[in-house]
Amino acid sequence: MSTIILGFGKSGISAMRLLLGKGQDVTMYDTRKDIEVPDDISKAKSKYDIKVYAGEDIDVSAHDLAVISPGVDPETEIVRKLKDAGAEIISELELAYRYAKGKFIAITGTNGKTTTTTLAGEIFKNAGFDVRICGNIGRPVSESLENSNEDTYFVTEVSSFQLEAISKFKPFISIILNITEDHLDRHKTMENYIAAKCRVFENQDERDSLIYNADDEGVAKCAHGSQALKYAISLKNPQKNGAYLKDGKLILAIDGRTQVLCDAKDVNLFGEHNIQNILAASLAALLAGASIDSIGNTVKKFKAVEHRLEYVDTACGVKYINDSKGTNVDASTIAIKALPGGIHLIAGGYDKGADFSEFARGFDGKVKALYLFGATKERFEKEVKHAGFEGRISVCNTLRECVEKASSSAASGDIVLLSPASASWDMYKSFEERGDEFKELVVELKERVKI
Ligand code: UMA
Repeated sequence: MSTIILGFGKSGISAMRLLLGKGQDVTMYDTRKDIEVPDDISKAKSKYDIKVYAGEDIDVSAHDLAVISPGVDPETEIVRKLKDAGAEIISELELAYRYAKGKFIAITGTNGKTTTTTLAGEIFKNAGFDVRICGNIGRPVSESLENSNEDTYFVTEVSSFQLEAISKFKPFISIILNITEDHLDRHKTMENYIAAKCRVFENQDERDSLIYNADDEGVAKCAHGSQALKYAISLKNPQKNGAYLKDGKLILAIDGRTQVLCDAKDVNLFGEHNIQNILAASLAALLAGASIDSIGNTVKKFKAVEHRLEYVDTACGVKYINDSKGTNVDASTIAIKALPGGIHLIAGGYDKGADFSEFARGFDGKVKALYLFGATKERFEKEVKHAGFEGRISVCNTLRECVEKASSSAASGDIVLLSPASASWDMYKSFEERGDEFKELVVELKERVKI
């Protein structure tokens, strides 16, 4: 019997390496017939006896375990066939967990995962812990196991796709930041999406901790069902067990014992949502045994994560901000909320079925003009108009055209914000590639105008 790994991307390749290193029999499978087999797989094939298939019909009964990449829907035909033939279906996250020796801090939520994971990783590192920053953030957990031991902390960003196929995954601390509409093309309903996210704590018991956003009704409701020790994050109310904002100070509390982390004015990130992210990451570190001084020092030094409300440059008095990680309506609403106004918003991309009229209603008078591109552009235009948006709308073919039009319309003091409220997969490999192009276009523009 052998393991079949689905997906030739980062997750599939790192799962393959992990299993080959353990002397296991591996079959690699991708549902795309036209896919070019990546070098890493070809090299492994020349060294090990592995089978590689792309889109063919195969004998599913030969496999007792199937490791699926996050992008592979468990409802896909091949996964269903494997399941019917008796194979256990697990995600790459679950596979890595089974081989890992250390402790997991699992961070999920619709938005803010990457910032919170990066910050938590920095805090743990600066507090002297052995840390791996991994998961949905871009480095599969399977790739992070080398040289780890019982004392290693895996600060792991986990997505609903990865959680959908876990069975034993049991983090010692889990964090749920927020849950708003996203990935409905895959999960179909909000209930399914929430249920997938809440699986992060399904195996936790009273020796583990769950940090959750008490200001988010949906999250608070689902956290209620957890067996773990619960710690609430709030920007509104003080907590006995949790972390909160009071009189401009960030405060952490365990069993009623409060400690001031820092002043909100010492934080270098835009927006209230980032205060929630900081509170969650800091509390996780405090629970793991880091000192409040060490946590506070890292928080005060921490700057925005790339592609997440990232300041790029100022040209002719116009600020350019890259929020390519704004891959859904809620993330982009948060970006707009964090900025003062005078926004020229560049948006649009892969269609996940989100409601853009709702998005436009959250503009709060801050968006002056819209520059739309990508697969969602026509629907986006129709829905924002329908919602009563009265600013100028330019429908463009490329990101370059959006940047050119925005830069010629924006006046000194305005902001050009790339926050697409859509995934990048219609025109780019990733949101990083989209954000990098935006930054290159701003560099070009700056060279041209020189001020
Ligand atoms: N594939 C199939 N059949 C399918 C779908 C995909 O065979 O039905 C194949 C593709 O042809 C391709 C491979 O699967 O060869 C791609 O796998 P993948 O999409 O899972 O991509 P990976 O490179 O393994 O990257 C994944 C995450 N991607 C997704 O969740 C879509 C990365 O998150 C993550 O960084 C990486 O694992 C490491 O853990 C990206 C993401 O967009 C950043 N995540 C979503 C988000 O943040 O909103 C969830």
